[in-house]
Amino acid sequence: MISLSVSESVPVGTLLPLPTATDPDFGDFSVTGYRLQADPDVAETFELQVTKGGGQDEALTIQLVVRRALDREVNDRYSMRVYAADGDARGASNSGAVDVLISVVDVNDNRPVFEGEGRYEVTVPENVPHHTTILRVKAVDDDQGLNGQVNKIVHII
Ligand SMILES: [Ca+2]
Ligand SMILES: [Ca+2]
Ligand SMILES: [Ca+2]
Repeated sequence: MISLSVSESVPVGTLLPLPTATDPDFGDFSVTGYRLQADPDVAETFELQVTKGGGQDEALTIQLVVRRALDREVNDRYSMRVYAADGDARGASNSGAVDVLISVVDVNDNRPVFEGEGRYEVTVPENVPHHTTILRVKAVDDDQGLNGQVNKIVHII
């Protein structure tokens, strides 16, 4: 299995290089093509790009192209399978597969949001003792870890 990490802030069009398959056979009996197998949602997000290398053996290189903006708060993992096939024209083609798992890494792209749309009303009796908590408010932040940590705010009189 191949595990890749990619930041949720990478621009559309970013290329993620993948390791290529090896096949000790020669020429057309070696690797001649790659294919991506993925759910529709994954296939809309990542596309397999196969390029012929400039070297003497014209080996193929493969990379995944980010086709649409990533959002860790919506989807933080994508899994897919990449097939490599050799090109035996007599129909005895062999193929191999590898699973690719992409983890989307958080960036701090959400601001804390107060519950209740950030508007609170409290009625306080005039004789309330000092240091009585009259209101607790809570804010939430969809980001991960420190990016999503919200300092608690408590109003007291
Ligand atoms: Ca996001
Ligand atoms: Ca945040
Ligand atoms: Ca985030």
